Amino acid sequence: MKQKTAIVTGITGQDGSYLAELLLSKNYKVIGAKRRTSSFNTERVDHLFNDENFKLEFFDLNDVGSMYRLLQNHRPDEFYNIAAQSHVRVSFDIPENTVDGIAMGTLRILEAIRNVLPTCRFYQASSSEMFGDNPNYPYDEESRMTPASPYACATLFAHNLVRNYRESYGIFVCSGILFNHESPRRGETFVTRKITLAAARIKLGLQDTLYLGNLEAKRDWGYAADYVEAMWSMLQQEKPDDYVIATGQTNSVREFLETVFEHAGLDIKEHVKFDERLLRPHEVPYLLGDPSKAKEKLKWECKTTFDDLAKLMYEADLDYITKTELNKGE
Ligand code: NAP
Ligand code: F7E
Repeated sequence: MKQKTAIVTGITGQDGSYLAELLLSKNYKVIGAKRRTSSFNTERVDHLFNDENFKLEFFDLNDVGSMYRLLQNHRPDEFYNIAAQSHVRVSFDIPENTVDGIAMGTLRILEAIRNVLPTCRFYQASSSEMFGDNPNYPYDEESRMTPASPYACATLFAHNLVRNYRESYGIFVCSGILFNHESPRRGETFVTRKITLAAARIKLGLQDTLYLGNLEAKRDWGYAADYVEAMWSMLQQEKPDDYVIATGQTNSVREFLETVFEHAGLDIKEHVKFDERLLRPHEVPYLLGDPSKAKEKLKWECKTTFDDLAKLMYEADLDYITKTELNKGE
């Protein structure tokens, strides 16, 4: 069987690294597309450099030429667009950059695929943030979308574009409406990782206080390594479609904090303080997904429980901080 080639944008991010590992394990040639940064930021994929099927190329969501070049030079079978300025709070501070990358960046890629390689299958990283403050949960693929941030508005624009290109041009394009998914590779400013990193540092005597914003927000939290399997599976179906990917369980930020601190043997009252600067201009209060369609059509289910996720992230950070901060210089 001919070896397949996949392009993965956002390769230096959490999902990019897990998806690259999954595709390499299935014998794909993986072209990781990264933007230029002023210092090294490839630590999540450094362990893949010696794999002859893995290659990095420069790309930017704002650079249309790089998209055409990637398609012409590599003739990929599959294109996973998971690059984005993905921080919801930050999208209120840099809305234009966030929206241009997600909305116009997706349009640029779809146009390049339509013009250069319409046989290439395409995956778009849509998000549960698109449901915003719609009070009628759980959310499935048909639920009303009332986005509550520049990030979510842009993601909904890209989501609608994908459907429009599928209907208009008959190309194989899919959106995965993924609910929050976390891991030891999660960016350090997202709340779960912020909590597990701080708990590890407090446990090791390297930090005293953790500042947090709204503890009552609820999220449907799964494990990133499970979620990339759903991305791949969508592009293997007979027909392109959109799917909600979620656990079907919701927990508050407070519950995540309690689970981690209890596991670590730490007292929340002693170490956690409220900082109003961490509140958002418009909060998404409650997210709960209904992944029935993915279960039925993709045979996909999240395998990792909320408790296991919190514990595995804490244990990984305890190990990481011990090696990088506690035993530094040894
Ligand atoms: P992440 O860790 O923040 O990674 C984002 C990636 O996009 C990074 O590689 C980043 O590069 C890259 N990027 C940002 N702006 C770019 C630009 N202008 N041009 C090229 N690359 C750019 O995000 P993630 O958690 O892996 O999520 C992957 C995707 O799924 C994102 O689109 C996110 O919005 C979406 N999503 C995430 C979740 C979740 O819970 N994780 C849920 C739903 C949807 P640098 O390393 O250089 O910053
Ligand atoms: O916030 C609250 C905050 O930043 C979760 C992105 O991957 O998932 C992610 O977006 C909740 C919010 O993730 C802090 O107010 C309290 O209610 O970890 P987060 P997010 O905003 O849900 C979706 C699905 C995506 O698509 C996004 O790309 O936690 N919260 N205190 C805090 N949040 C942060 N970041 N920091 C705090 O100190």
